[in-house]
Amino acid sequence: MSKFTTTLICSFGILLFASSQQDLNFLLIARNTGEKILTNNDTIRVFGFAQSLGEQPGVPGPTLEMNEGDSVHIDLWNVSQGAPHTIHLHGLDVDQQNDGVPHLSFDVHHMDHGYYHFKAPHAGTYLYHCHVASTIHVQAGMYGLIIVRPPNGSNTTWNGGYEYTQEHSFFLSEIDTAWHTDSVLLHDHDSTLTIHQVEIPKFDPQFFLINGLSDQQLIDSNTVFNSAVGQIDYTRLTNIGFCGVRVIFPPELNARIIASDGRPLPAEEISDTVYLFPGERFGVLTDPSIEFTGQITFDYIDMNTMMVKNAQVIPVNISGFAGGNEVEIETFDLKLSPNPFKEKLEVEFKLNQAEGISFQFVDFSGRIVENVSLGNFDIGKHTVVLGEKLPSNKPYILKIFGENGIIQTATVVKL
Ligand SMILES: [Cu+2]
Repeated sequence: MSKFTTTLICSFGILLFASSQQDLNFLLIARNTGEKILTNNDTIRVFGFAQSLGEQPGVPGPTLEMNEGDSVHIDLWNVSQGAPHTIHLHGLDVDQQNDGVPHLSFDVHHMDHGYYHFKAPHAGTYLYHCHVASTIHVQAGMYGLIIVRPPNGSNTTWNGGYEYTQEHSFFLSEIDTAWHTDSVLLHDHDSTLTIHQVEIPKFDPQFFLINGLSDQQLIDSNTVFNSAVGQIDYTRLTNIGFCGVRVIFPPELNARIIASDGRPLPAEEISDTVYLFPGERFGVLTDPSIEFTGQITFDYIDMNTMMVKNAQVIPVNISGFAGGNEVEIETFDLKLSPNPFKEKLEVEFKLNQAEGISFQFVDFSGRIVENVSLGNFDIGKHTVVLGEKLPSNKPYILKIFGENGIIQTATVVKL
């Protein structure tokens, strides 16, 4: 082998090795003229982070996903007028210059860019928020989730940790509309002072958010916790609100708490209940043993009185697919439109054998709300119209039965 070939092979080896860690660039555009539609259809003013100039800032902001060891560069571009902003990397081990605490590093003024550089630390769940007048700017909406995966980016909780099939994230916060007025939001700012130069009303939130949504906004097929018997899922819980939150998983999910604040717990804790104080994150593994429908409950607790102020729920739908007791017909080709639906749900499917098909709508407390049997269907494509009599404003599990058992289940929402 010539020296040239050896050199080539060596360089190739180094290239392959280096490619597992990447350079990641994020642009976060700080705006203070965002709008958020609440669950009662009122619109409030928010501050937040967008990823392009044409985009409204979301609350929460964009989720930053990275792998352990990546070189991460965040460009904070402040296009908002008024107070400056920063990105504080909550829970990440970064140096002081890149930690976004204004008087310890730098703050970013109108039309300026600020750059944060760090190596993505231990795989886990973290968050970011603005640290300028943080009591106000966090409530205003300047926060988001950070997910660090293992160096190879796999569905593993951390290097050498637990493998899982699917991931869920629930990011908890609140909104007090009295804090979203111009007199509170457009405060004078002096970064040398830690005391706010503005009268802030007593915090008394009316809206309790999961991923920025609440109440009927959570009845959405994207938010429902869908999984299957025997499937291991990983749920990331994060609290940036001023309330404590008690999260209660249904016992059938067999929840295990395995991580806290971006690190593995010394021993996993078998518990259906997780308490999150402001700023905390937890990682929970679930592994349901039976087919069921239920809900995860989030109790928002006033930290002064320790009283529960509000409860929000995420519907849970565990199908029996992984248990193997269902009949899968390859050409069933289920199409539901529209979903969510207002009056009628069109259900389209295709059969490769003549068969008696029936439909069942089950609500998330497990009650059968409607049973529809339409007799025998021939081979081929069919469309049936269902759901006209179902009560509105609720999600349902649509179960479709053939002659030998369940063929398919799906989550549908009637508005
Ligand atoms: Cu800010």
